[in-house]
Amino acid sequence: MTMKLLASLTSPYARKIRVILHEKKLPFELVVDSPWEALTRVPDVNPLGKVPVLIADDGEAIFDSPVIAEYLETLHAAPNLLPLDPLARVRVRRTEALADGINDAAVVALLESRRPDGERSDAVIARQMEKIARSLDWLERACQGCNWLNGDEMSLGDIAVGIALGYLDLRFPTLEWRASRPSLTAFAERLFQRESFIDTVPPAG
Ligand SMILES: N[C@@H](CCC(=O)N[C@@H](CS)C(=O)NCC(=O)O)C(=O)O
Repeated sequence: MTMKLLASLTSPYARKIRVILHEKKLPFELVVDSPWEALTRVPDVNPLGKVPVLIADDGEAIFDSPVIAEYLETLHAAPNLLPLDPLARVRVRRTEALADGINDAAVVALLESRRPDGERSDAVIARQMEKIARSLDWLERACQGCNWLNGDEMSLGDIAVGIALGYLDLRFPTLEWRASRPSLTAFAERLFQRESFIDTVPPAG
């Protein structure tokens, strides 16, 4: 049985996994399923009702995206995206956590901004946008003079950051995160040119 990936096309966490599968040239079936739709099957395989969920060859359901990324490394398909050295691995994982945290903050801010007038809290949105701005500044410093954020090769952290930046472009097109962040901008443009990123560009909406 081929692996299946349950994903919505706009989920940045699912896109991270789709990019990894593409980079590793691992065959899989994409099952588009949005957990927000009434007929979703996602809660049948992930009690949290969130995508992505990977259904492995033997039918085992694996979630969430950092765990799926770890699982895909066990298939030993090049390129290796997690270093074997424990401390180097922690640093890559920290970069991934920061990128996923940017997505988390962006999702909270987006959902809050879509609440009706009178129920919306500008303070909640502002707090999330501060988290995003601080994280982007952290990444700008980490990016200076480097090809990749952790070490000499592209890693899971780089992919996760590229995805988070793409998600900001999708959801907050007026944010202008590139202004005053030239290193991060150049880093993103390099990633956005990869086939794995081009192939997984989210639809608008
Ligand atoms: N930490 C999870 C986050 C997954 C997540 O929040 N996915 C969103 C889509 S972007 C979702 O399925 N939301 C549905 C819900 O919260 O009910 C991961 O990395 O996989």
